[in-house]
Amino acid sequence: MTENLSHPASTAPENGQIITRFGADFLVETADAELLRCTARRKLDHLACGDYVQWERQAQGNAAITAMLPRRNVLERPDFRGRLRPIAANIDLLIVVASWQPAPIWETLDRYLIAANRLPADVLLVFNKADLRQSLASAEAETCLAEYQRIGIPILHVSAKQQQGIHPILEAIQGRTAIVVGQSGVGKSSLAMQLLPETDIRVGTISETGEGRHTTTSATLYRLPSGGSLIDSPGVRDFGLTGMDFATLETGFPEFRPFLGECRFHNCTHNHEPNCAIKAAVAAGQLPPRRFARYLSLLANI
Ligand SMILES: Nc1nc2c(ncn2[C@@H]2O[C@H](COP(=O)(O)OP(=O)(O)OP(=O)(O)O)[C@@H](O)[C@H]2O)c(=O)[nH]1
Ligand SMILES: [Mg+2]
Ligand SMILES: [Zn+2]
Repeated sequence: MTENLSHPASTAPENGQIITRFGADFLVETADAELLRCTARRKLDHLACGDYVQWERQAQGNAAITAMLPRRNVLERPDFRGRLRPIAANIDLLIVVASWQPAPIWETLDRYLIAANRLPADVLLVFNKADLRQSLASAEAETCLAEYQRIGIPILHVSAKQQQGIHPILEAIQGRTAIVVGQSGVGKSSLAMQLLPETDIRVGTISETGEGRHTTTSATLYRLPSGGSLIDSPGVRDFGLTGMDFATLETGFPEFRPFLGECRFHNCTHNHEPNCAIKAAVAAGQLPPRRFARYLSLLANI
């Protein structure tokens, strides 16, 4: 009873999930599916969309988030100061969205595949704006795309605008938590709108240069009517992988796996070393050469 007197109207902690963030506050979905604006204790500033939390009503003002429950994984990226910031947590499927306008940045796709492997989470590559493929996809782009197909990355070609190919995305989610990631302007929010026809999601316009304008500013979780959840996330120009070590890079190229351990040196970086099984496989046409060239460029950055 004395405890109740010192905290008159705060109630027992309840569980919830973070739906999105507004500055210092969070929108939390309660166990009763109610949406509550909550303020987090200062030490919980690293909370992200998708995190499970404990919260308590307060005598006055917003409810308070008092604790973060254990996370299965967290997707992070560096902010403008280079500090890692969490984007979203508890992700099962990373849906990497690319388009033909803006054109794909292949190294960014590779970085997302590495991130998915590190989480770990399944990955699905979605090429949106299929309506523009014939007029805008260069032969070189088609060759790069074919390399992903060859190494077994699941790929869907869809058009949010023409509402084509959308249903297989829902089938891939299968009641799990998925996040759409990718460059600004590729149509992540447009796809989310197709998957969630009842929901109001902001979609941007593309400037003359074809660069998106960063319409989505904070990751937001939506419940899918068919089961599972979809997180829409803000686009990024270049998805960095701060603090990536060699093992993360190497295992992020799943096509290398059959050849690992066959290099002459056990600590081979598949770069300048003699008798490298990976380089030999590339030369023999057993591994895709463009992916390997980008591996070398990522290697030079760690
Ligand atoms: N031609 C064509 N345009 C599309 C398609 N899907 C989306 N767009 C357009 O692409 C532009 C960007 O769409 P958004 O959905 O806002 O892109 P986003 O990836 O969410 O962008 P950010 O929130 O900035 O990361 C809008 O003008 C859409 O109308 C498509 O399938 N075909
Ligand atoms: Mg968006
Ligand atoms: Zn090697």
